[in-house]
Amino acid sequence: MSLPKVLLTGFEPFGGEQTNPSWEAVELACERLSLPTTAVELPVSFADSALQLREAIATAQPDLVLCLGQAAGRAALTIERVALNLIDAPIPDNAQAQPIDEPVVAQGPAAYFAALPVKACVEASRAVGVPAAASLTAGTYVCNSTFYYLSHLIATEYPSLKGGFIHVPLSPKQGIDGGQATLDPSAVATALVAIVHTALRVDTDIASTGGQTH
Ligand code: PCA
Repeated sequence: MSLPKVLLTGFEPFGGEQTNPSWEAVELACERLSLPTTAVELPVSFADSALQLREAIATAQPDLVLCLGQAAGRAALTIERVALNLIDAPIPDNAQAQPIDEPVVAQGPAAYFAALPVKACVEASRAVGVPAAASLTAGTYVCNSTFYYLSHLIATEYPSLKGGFIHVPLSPKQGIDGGQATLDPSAVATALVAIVHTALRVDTDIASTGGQTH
């Protein structure tokens, strides 16, 4: 039996940062995974991230796609449960586009759930010592739009593909002033390797608590 194929994506820097820990973690995880893995750095552009993701999936023909993005202020790896069909950009993207209240996909459903065993992935990260939680919002910026676009591709063109989105904290070098929580991209990569294996293996998610009262 051939090995499952994995596509990992991270983003280029944005918002005045010099680096993006999502891409740093993806590069490290790619070196460590013993599965055929493709790593792609996506542009922080509403238009181009979708196009490049579509192209990467068509080329790699993966069994699993995990897209990662930076989420300043978050203290743990957060595995996103819900992709919204809504763009409401608080800042322009790297191509200077700032859409307000537009759909990611015209006529698409309002939302998709991640095609991933989210709670099993949370547990897989915690089991290797990396803090993780399930998240109910990926925001309304480029990460959410990429996650929605991925989910739409899965729903409409790649029904057997597993895929989802993971937000990661700033790296220690970005948060050197101590004002925001940070996590080393190497630790993110450790979690990512465990999550890849779990996501490929688990079809029915575990029933651990992971919801929120508000
Ligand atoms: N984070 C942004 C876009 C790119 C990234 O790494 C977001 O959360 O939307």
